[in-house]
Amino acid sequence: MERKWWHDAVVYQIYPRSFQDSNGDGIGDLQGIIQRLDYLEKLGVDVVWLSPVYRSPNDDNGYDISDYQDIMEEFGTMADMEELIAKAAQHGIRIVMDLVVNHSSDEHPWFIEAKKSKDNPYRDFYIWRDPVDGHEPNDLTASFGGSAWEFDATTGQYYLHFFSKKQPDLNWENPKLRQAVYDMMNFWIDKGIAGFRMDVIDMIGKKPDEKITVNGPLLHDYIKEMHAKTFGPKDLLTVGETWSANEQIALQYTKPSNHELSMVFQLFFTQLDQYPDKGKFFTRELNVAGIKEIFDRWQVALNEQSWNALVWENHDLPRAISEYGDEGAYRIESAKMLAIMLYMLKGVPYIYQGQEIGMTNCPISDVSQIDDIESINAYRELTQSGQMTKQEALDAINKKGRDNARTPMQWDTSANGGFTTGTPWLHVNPNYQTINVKAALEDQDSIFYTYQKLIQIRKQKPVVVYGDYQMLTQTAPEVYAYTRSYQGQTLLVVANLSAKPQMINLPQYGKQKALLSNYAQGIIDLKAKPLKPYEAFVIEIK
Ligand code: TEU
Ligand code: CA
Repeated sequence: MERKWWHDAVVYQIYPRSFQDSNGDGIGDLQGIIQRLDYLEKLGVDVVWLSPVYRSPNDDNGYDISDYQDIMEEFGTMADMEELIAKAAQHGIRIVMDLVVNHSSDEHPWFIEAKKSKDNPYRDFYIWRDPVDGHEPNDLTASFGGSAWEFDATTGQYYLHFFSKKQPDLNWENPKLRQAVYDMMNFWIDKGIAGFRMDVIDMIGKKPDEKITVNGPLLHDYIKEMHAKTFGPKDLLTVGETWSANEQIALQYTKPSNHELSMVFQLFFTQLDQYPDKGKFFTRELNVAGIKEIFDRWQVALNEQSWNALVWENHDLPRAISEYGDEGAYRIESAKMLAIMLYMLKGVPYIYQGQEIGMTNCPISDVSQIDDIESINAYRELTQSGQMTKQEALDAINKKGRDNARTPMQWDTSANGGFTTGTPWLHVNPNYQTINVKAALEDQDSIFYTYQKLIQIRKQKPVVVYGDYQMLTQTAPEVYAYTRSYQGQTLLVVANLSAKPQMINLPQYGKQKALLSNYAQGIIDLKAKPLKPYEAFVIEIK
């Protein structure tokens, strides 16, 4: 496989609204990110993926864009953006933008024009249908609840929106729309960005009349066209958000010979505490052993011909410690275990802001504290339909709601955790008194330094980037052990995914020393090695 600059890259995702405020208005901004570039360089990341910073009325916190080639007023100006790209480069950091082209904002000039009349030149940039017997064209539903069709009285037709009503879907069947998107992407590429994270890119090939929403017949043709007309010739990093992609479909997107994307996110682990046929807010006991099954499956399926994207957290997901680890006695051990288990696998690591210091979910006590449109709509739908009581709905949102990932970054013990000198747009997690960057940097044994060390090992040892992966099967279901081998060098990684003590027997490796561990280790005798709760370590087999 041809070597790529991003093969050994480590990506840090920033949710600009919650990272660092620089002007006291309680909202994170671009100058705030510039202020923290030293910190990101210290962590050792090479790429920053910015969640949307474009002009937006923020119905869905920036994922509803009204001008793709201008910066959201609250975040700053285009000059700030150009300064960020330049200064990040001085810190050895490249910027990846969020590409949100399944839909735009309904305040985008394209849509304002489109809804004026049926023969408006922009009409076909969106998806319009006549009423059927006075009702919605069909029963397609939106992700944030309700019908996916919204009636527009001006022209007496419905328009499609798979997210909020203020996020009308773009019509990718229209070559003029596609070219407009490619021109916009090249506008940003010419500014020196290093690639794109692509929002719900598996939906752009939709066929709403046949109720096909994802993996539509022309999807991969569109992505190949996009590749050819924008990033393909420029050697950029592209990662797709494709909730519907299993391993085989992931290969279709990411095999280099297909000229589509560099990688796609594997997010199936997020459903290990959910029911197959119920929404994300209906949860059950976590299937811990399922974690290794999913990651092993994707390693085996993709490693030869493609590349994995290794992620636990993002701005849509609850904090990993709260979901897969332990917020209490073993917060530190479980946070380190989750990092060691994931980031020694083959693929590009993605670290979400705050994950590297062990930030947790932030429960709320009243519905009025919810900001996220998905959770607000879910609370209303779950309670009004009688599926849940108000308390049950609140509990469900406290467990799975997206605001958990969006509470402001915790920098120190000053007011609002040092995020802002004003009033934060969203509540700060009160545990910032103990969980914050300053405390993490002052404690040589903190979660931060485990992340820093994992990145250093990845940079120093090609076996982590290019090594063959092999899961060891002779372990307990909740113990994940695997090797990475390359040019005669072998790493052994062992992780107890559970809070329960476990035992591992790998006599073939005898006595070894740990390169990295989340518990103090002497010589490890792998013939019979008891594992403490969430114990994990990396060994360079001698
Ligand atoms: O997310 C797609 C998506 O399906 C998630 O919205 C959804 O929230 C799911 O509940 C995750 O558990 C992308 C963006 O990441 C998200 O922030 C946007 O809201 C959405 O698309 C629309 O742009
Ligand atoms: Ca601000």
